Amino acid sequence: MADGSAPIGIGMIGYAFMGMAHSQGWRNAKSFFDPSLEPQLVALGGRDRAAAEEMARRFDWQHVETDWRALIDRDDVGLVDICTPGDTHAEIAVAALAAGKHVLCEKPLANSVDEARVMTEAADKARAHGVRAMVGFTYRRVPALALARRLVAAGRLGTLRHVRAQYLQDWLTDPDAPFSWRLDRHRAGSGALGDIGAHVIDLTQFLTGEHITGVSATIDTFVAERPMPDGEGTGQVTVDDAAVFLGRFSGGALATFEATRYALGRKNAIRIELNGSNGSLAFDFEDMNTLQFFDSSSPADTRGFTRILVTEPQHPYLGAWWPPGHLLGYEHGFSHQAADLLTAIADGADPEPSFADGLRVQRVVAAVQESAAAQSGWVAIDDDDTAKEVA
Ligand code: SOE
Repeated sequence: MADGSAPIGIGMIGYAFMGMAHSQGWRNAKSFFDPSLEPQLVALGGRDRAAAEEMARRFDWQHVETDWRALIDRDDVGLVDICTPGDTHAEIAVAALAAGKHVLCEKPLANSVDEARVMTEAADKARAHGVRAMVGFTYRRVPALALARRLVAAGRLGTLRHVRAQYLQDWLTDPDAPFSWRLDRHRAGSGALGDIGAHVIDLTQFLTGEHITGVSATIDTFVAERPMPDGEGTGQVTVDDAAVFLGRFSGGALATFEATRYALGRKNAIRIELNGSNGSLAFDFEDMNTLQFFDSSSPADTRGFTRILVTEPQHPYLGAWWPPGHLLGYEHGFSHQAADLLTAIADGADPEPSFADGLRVQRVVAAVQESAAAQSGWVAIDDDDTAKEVA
């Protein structure tokens, strides 16, 4: 344990893709960032005891709980990490906060604006007792995107005119790809929109430091029925497969967004471009260690997009990792997330993204759904209210 560091017990619920990503995040945060609160992997929660025990063995979790309430009640758990599908987030997070446990909740924060609002109110109440809550929009902690935020905040882009954001995957292109909980509205809330579109909604609001004030959208479900994974029958797809929308930012920038699971050949392409009066930034997660920066104040004869290899110790998070040029991967964001949350708790500060940030994303998701259902019109987003159609 680091000098003067105090232990904090982590109880994590869910052990699939996100559970694995978070497990290694907690472990590496402890080793590489040496936070003043040292995470102990106390309890892993999952209904299937055998599967949870196998994961606990692989990632060194000390105990397994098959009931999430029992996990929250443990005296040795100080922070509850929620890695379950969206339909369980609100109930677990509200209970954990009421029990005085810090909470990290996977994205999207909830399956509806109403749930997200209740969670945000619970987080506000808990804050008064020094209890912290954060939502896991992990891509904010990709060093190239953290650097992009730094450049925008320092005014290097000037006045923002355009935001262009896409999140492209292709794992549903095959109509025989099996049904999963991600395709069920009751479990996932929405499809590509809330799963991956939520990331670019959050990222663009984070990068610009502004809010999306309205949208005009269209969404579609290309394949309505899919085979069940066990080959027995089919499942109805009740979520969107793709969403496309226009948006406006509070500072006046115009935006285009696209989220799809049908962009054949694009595996996890998060593409964001910002154009301002003095410069532009471009990022693609499939080349995640680089950031493209165009600075209009550089000499005209050599002016052009500069490819910045974001691996210098001066870059966000890089001081804790490898020498320059030794690239980071998808998983590092989860260590950064864990380290930042532990530091915020230790410092008595509010971690970001907050539940209020998660609620803001949920409002945009709801506005996109509303606009798409109406098939016309601009849907304004009111931070104090649910989305209202104005035209
Ligand atoms: C599946 O679409 C998924 O795992 C998302 O749920 C994650 O949030 C994203 O980071 C990668 O794709």
